[in-house]
Amino acid sequence: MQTAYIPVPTIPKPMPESAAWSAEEVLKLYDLPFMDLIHRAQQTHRAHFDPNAIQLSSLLSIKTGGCPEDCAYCPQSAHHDTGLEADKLMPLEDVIAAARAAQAGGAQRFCMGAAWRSPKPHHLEAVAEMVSAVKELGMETCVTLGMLAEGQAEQLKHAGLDYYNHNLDTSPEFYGKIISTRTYQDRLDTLERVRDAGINVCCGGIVGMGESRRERAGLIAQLASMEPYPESVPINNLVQVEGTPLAGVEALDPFEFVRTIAVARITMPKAKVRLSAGREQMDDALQALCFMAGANSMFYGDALLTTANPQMQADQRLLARLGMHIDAEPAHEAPACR
Ligand code: SAM
Ligand code: DTB
Ligand code: SF4
Repeated sequence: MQTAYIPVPTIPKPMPESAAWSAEEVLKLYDLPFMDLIHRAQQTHRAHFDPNAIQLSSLLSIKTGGCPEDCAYCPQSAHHDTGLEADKLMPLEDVIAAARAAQAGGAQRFCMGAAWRSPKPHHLEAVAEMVSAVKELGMETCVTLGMLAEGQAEQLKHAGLDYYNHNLDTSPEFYGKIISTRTYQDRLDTLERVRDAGINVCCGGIVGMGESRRERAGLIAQLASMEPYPESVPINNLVQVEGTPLAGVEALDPFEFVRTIAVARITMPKAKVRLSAGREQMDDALQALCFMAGANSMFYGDALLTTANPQMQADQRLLARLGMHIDAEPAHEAPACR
């Protein structure tokens, strides 16, 4: 006789738009049997999105290396000897050429990153020009420039910026082991400035830095409890770079990475959850599992900022094999200024 299937009870959690999630509640999701967790994430995903659609963002490092911050994961920090040469801000024409190439390859959003603690006024003017030029091509725009001072977010909004990326990176408890030159509160302050200026928030973190599952849950709880939670949530798997303090740390169990995607999907049901850094180190099957767990965005293009990403053609082949298509949704409208 066949044994009857007994469904595993799901965790009761009311799901209003921006529910506050405690680390304990998120940890309970992490602790679910893998199949139950993925099933629940798929249900959430299908309630809000076309499960076969994916959003593609391309990255460009417009100012590389020599950063005064001491982020232990980052090859661009001047505190670590990674052999990376510090560069000046890239000329506008080069940025436009890279954006055109990304657009021709199918990218919808162009994200420009600078290795700054915070941008100086003359930097911001130059970046505002880049944003306007990329916007004119018909792409969504995103920048990540470090901490913003009063008025800077408004300046970027005025230039046509759609998204600002600024990550919480990890849980408040683990944060001190990773960065000492800026506080968690500094990050929250910048995120508030971005939100108040009416720019969409792109905010996520990194896993695989030696944190515990509880600390991963702490990161997701922080993100999910933001009011409102971020429109884009990049989940990065640490790319270990020789010369950084985190080179050699024990790699994360791949299933734990998939669980992190699933938990982000469940707790932030309407966000674009981005499978971010670390894809070059993943095989196709693992990436497919991430999509099944609710990832509906990825960094697309042959490079991230300073490290490699899968080749565009390889990604096109992967998406075709999975019957996935590029998200046809119109560009995300930023909320109005508060
Ligand atoms: N300097 C700005 C800042 O930190 O806000 C913007 C650029 S910074 C490189 C953007 C994000 O990239 C970081 O917050 C971190 O989450 C991610 N990142 C940097 N190095 C990484 C690595 N080696 N592996 C995975 N993610 C990384
Ligand atoms: C994000 O969360 N990940 C991207 C983007 N935002 C700027 C950066 C990943 C960087 C990986 C290491 C590198 O290439 O330097
Ligand atoms: Fe600088 Fe950003 Fe790298 Fe930190 S993550 S060292 S702030 S470039």
